This record gives sequence, C-alpha cells and structure tokens, in this order.
Amino acid sequence: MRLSQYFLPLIRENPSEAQIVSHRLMLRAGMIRQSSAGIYSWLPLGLRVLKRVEQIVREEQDRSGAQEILMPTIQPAELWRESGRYDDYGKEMLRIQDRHDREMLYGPTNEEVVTDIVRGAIRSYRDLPKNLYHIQWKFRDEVRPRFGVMRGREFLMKDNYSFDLDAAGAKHSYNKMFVAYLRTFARMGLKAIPMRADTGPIGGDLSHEFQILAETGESAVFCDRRWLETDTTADDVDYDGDLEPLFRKWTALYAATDEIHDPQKCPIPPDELVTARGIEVGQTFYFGTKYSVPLGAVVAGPNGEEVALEMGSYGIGVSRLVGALIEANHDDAGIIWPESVAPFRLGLINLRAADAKCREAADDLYAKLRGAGVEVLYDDRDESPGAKFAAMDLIGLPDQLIIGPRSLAAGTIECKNRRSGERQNLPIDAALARFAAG
Ligand code: 5CA
Repeated sequence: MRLSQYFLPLIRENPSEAQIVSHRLMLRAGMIRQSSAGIYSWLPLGLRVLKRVEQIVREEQDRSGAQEILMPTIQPAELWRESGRYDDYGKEMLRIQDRHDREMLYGPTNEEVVTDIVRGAIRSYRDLPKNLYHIQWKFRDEVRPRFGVMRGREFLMKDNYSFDLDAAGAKHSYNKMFVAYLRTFARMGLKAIPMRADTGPIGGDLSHEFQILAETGESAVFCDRRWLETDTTADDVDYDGDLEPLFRKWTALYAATDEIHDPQKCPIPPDELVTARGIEVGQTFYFGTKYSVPLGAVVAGPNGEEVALEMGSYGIGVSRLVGALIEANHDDAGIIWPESVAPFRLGLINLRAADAKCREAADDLYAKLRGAGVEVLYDDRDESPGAKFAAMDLIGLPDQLIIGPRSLAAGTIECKNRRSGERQNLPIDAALARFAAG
C-alpha cells in the first residue's frame, strides 16, 4: 500500500480524552475514531490488526475442534425471559422495541441464543459433544466506558459454548478451551495468566480469567511471585487426549482476581504473593445446567433417559486485545507490533520522493516485495525525513527499509528493526531476499 493513497489520519498531539497509552496511540496512529461514548469506528490500519487478532483466535478455536457459526447481534427478549436473566441483567443491556412493539435487545452475550439453536437440533447423546463459537459484536451499556477499546460499549468478542452429556465431558471441553486460550495469547506474544475468577452474571462455579499484567489494567489481581518468571507458551496438544495434567500444571501456582482472593484463606505467604493490575483478555466458565434446564435443552441418554446438557461458555475480548497488545508493546515513539498481529510486515521509506533515482529504486523494491507476497506500507509521500521516521515509528511496523540518495549511491538500503532499534546497511537484493523469504 502506498502511504500517499492510504487513509491514515495521524494525529501529532496527544488527544486529551485518552488516559492510557494504548488509547492515545490508537487515536494518534489513525487506527480508530470515536463515534459516541465507548463506540468506535475502525479505520484501515486498525481494522487490519483487528482482523489479524481475530484470525489467530479463529485458527486456535478451529484447531481445538470448535466450529464457527454466526449468531445475530439483535436477540428476542423472550429467550432471556425463559432463562430468567432478562430482569437480572439490568441496565447494562440495551433494550429495543421493533415496529410491532416486540421487545428485542442488542446481545451482551449469547448463552440463550445458542442454547435455543442446540435444543432444537440435538436430540441424542450420540450427537455430543459439540462446541460452537462465533466472533460477533456485543453491546454492554457500561456505566463508565473508558480507555478506548479496552472498555467499550460496543466491542468484538469471540464467544463459544460447549455442550456435553455429563460433568466429566464438560470438564474436558473446559480444559480444551483453557489450553486453546494459552496457545492463542502466546501466538500474539502475550503472557496471559489464568486466574481463578468470580462468575458474575454468566453464572456457574468454575471460572478463570486470563489476565495480562499491566499497570493500566482495570482488574486487581493476586498471584504467586513465580508467575512472573513463568513462560506461558503452550506446545501443540492432542485435544482428544487427557488434558487434565496440562490444566493442573497451569493452575498449580496461585493466581486469583480480587473478587475471589481472600487474604485470610490465601494458600501462600504474603512475601510470595504479588499484588498487581491486570487486563482481562478472556474468561472461561463452566456452569453445568444453568441454561439447559430452564430452556429445556435435553437429549436422550444411553438408556433412553432425558438428560439436561452440561454447558460452559468461553469469551475472548478480540477488540480489547488490540489495546492490550499496545499496552504490552510500545515505547516513547509509538507502537511496536509483534509480527503475528502487525498490520503490515514492513515499512518502506523513500527519503527523497522528488529524486528520480530514489523513486525508481523504491518503486522497484516495492513492486518486488509485493510480488513476493510481503505486506508493505510504502511511504512515497513528499514529506520531510523527520516526519516520515516519526510516522513509521508511531505505527510500529516490525521492520523498516529506508532508501535515500547516499545509501543508494553505495547500492545499499538501511534496515531498521522497530523493536531493537538496530540498523544495518544491506545490498538492496539482500534486503529483498531477507523479507521475501518470510
Ligand atoms: N458469555 C461469556 C463467555 S462467552 C462472557 O460474556 N464472558 S465475559 O463477560 O467475561 O466477556 C468475555 C471477554 O470479553 C472478557 O474477558 C473481555 O476480554 C471482553 N469484554 C467484556 N466486556 C468488555 C468491554 N466492555 N469492552 C471490551 N471488551 C470486553
């Protein structure tokens, strides 16, 4: 993409409405714009990152055996009356009336809708287990939307729902998601610590929040000091095998959110305990038959008896992750994208757009990189070198290639790594070969 043609409305000054670094940088880097409180438009650069995050989430869901569907954003109130949650959910739910005065709502979560789908479609224990997910916008009329996409009112969530015949099956489904979550966040270069958590309005008695430690996090969390040195990378797993040992391994060290942490009952001494802030990027719930009983989601068991489905639900804050990624990856100059979620792999800067030789060399390299399938953002604008460097650092692409008259005369190009700041002069062909090879 040529920057001269790209819609990238950068902002030089720090926007006064943004209190945390990710919100500031998302606005400054032209990724999002606020439409109304807690509701954002995603501009081209931001949308590219959102899609990459979404794709990693999707791939790890698919790998675990979950199947993608797409449920609507607008739901009938009726279903929520059946589950008993319509009145309980309170003011966070955006309630709407259609032209026939039917009560509708903008879905804050989808337990009811998915249970309705499954109850009409699954009749026998032989059809189990099933795990269905979707990646869809949610609306929660938060009292205090803040920090940009971190606590929005409209936000993108991946949510899935598992259906099993019995508690043992349901725990296996829970473990699958638990492992899939570790893998998902690790692929984004994030260290997300699974913490015992309260279940809130979703219900149930087994729940974990996946928390990224960050000073700007909204959750107060407590964990064993050893978590700080623990690498949360989870290797590839056999999802059909016994996952309980892995689950135990990842829950052996103490970690809990403040709703559940009780200093009196904490199993580890105060000097081994870390008190910190966290960004909740995902949560898993096992709630048994909380929805299947009131909604009548039952199957015929092996002896013909009627069995209510054992369920769990599992959420990942896809849009929140974009903010969390920036909180974990930035410096004074701007964002530093991990390669796995970067909006473009490379930035190509032509320092002298007016110079014919520079333009020819930069155009040629751009065409070759594109031909090799490399995603490049090419700064071909007629701007000062300083403005170009600042823009490229702000948007944080993993590597930059810089062409100027001096290096060109020597047949070389400057390569700069955004994270390390390391610079290297390479022959142009060598630079091409390095990035074209992936
Ligand atoms: N039905 C369950 C699991 S599918 C559920 O709704 N869980 S949740 O309430 O924990 O939400 C899942 C994830 O969505 C959270 O872990 C968080 O990362 C994200 N999320 C929740 N509320 C917001 C919000 N207001 N803005 C941005 N992300 C949010």
